[in-house]
Amino acid sequence: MKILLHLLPHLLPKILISAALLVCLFAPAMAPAMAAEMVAEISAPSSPAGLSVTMTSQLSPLSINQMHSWEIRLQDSDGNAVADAEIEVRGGMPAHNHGLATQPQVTRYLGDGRYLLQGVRFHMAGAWELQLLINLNGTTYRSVLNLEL
Ligand SMILES: [Cu+2]
Repeated sequence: MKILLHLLPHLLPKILISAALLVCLFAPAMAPAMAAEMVAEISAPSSPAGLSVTMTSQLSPLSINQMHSWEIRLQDSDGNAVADAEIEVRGGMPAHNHGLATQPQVTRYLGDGRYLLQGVRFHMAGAWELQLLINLNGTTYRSVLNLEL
């Protein structure tokens, strides 16, 4: 105990620096999750690279067991709107090994790189994943978007 007390003044700055580092490491990771929860907007790049996908829920706040639509926005790497894509959407909860209870469909092109996705219903709380297969000019791009309900 005596030794610890003696060491404490030396250790304290290190402990404080560690705590500050932890805050710095975790704060950026938490910020996007909180923002996504408020506006129900999620985004991800594509594989192969070239597209960026942004999805905005038309149900706000996002909740379980409610059929709702999303707007999918596609942009190329220069930020230009991407039209004429064919989009297939699948979803599920990877941790539970099950898919969506519905089969969402892109039903309409809304202009300006935006597509209407209808028929989404999340039937339980937890971590969900939406997988988009985007066919554009003979290439299939894949994009995975995550959300927490
Ligand atoms: Cu589940």
